[in-house]
Amino acid sequence: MTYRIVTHANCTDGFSSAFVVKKYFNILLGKDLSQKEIDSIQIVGVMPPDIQTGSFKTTVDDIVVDLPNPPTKVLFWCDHHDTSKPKENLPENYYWKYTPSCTGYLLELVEEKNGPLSPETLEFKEVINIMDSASYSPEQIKLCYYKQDNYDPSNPLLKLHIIGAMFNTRDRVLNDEIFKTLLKGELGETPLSDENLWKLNPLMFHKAQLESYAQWREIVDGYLEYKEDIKVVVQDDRKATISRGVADRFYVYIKFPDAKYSVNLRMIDNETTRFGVGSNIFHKDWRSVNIGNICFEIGKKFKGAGGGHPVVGGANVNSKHTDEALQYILNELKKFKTI
Ligand SMILES: [Mn+2]
Repeated sequence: MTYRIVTHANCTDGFSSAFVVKKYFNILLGKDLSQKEIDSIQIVGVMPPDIQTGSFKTTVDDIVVDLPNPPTKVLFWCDHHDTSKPKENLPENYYWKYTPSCTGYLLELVEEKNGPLSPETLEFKEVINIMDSASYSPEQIKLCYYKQDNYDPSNPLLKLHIIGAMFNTRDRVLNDEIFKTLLKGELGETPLSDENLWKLNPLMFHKAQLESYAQWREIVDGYLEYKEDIKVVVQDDRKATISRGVADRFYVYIKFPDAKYSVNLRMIDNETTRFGVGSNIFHKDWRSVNIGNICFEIGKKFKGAGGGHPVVGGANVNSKHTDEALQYILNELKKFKTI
C-alpha cells in the first residue's frame, strides 16, 4: 500500500491540511498504521487545474485535500472550495463543506471522531481560517505583509505567515522540496510549535518575503490600473517591464480602499494565462457576484479550467483568449445581482 497525501501546492492551507492528515492519519482514515509507516507517507503538492484537466493522475491510495475532486476514485477526499460542491451524495471517506479553510474542516472531522481539540490546535484552526478566507483586519495585514521592528513570537497569525513564507518562494521546485521537508518525520502538535520546522529558521524566509513584497509593490505601482467607474483594479502582468519580488495579493485593497474587486493576469507559459479574481477583503459585503462561478465559466469558455470561492477564484485559460476572458470577467463584475 503506497499512500500519498496530495495537497494544494504553494499554499498554507494545503500545507496545513497535509499536516493534519498526517498527524491524525489513523483517526481520519480508520487505519491502524505504525508511526514509522505514517512517517514515510509521501506528500505531493499539486495545483488545482492539474487535477481538473487530468494532467496529474491520482491513484486509489491517494488522500486528496484542499483540491478539486479527482475524476477517478481516491481513498479520501476533503475540500471546502465552493466550486467543488458535490452534485450528488458522496461515497465513504469523501468530504465537502463550505468552511473558511480545509485545515479547519479536517480538524472538525478529527474532533467528531476523537473528541475535543487542544487549546493550541484551536488557536491554529482560528488563524488558518483567517488566512485562507482572507478575513484579515487592516492591522493584521500590516502585521503580516509589511516589515516590522520586531516579530512577535507569540502571535499565532504572524507565526503561520512566517511558516508560509518558507514555501512561497518563486521557485516551485524549491517550494515543493520545502513542503516535503517540513512534513517529513514526526510532527509537532501543530505547525505553530513543530520543533523541527522552527529549527529551519523560518523568520529568515519571512523577512526575505517581506522585502520581496516591497519590491513587487514598487514594480506593480507602475501599471496597476483602477477602473473607477466599475471599481475594479486590473493588474495585467503583460504590462510589466521587469519581474521582481513576490506578489502581495492584498496590496490592491490597501492602495485602492474603494475597490470592490481586483483582477490579475499573467502568462504562465506560451499557451496559458493565469487569472486571479478577488473581492475587497475588508468589505466583503460590497461583493454582489459569485467569483468562483465566474472563474469556473471562463475556464470552460476559454479552453482551460477554473473555480474557487464566492469571494475569490482563479482560472487558467488559453492565452489566445486572454483579452476576451478579461473582458468577460469585467462584464460579469459589473453585474449587481445578489448571490
Ligand atoms: Mn484552502
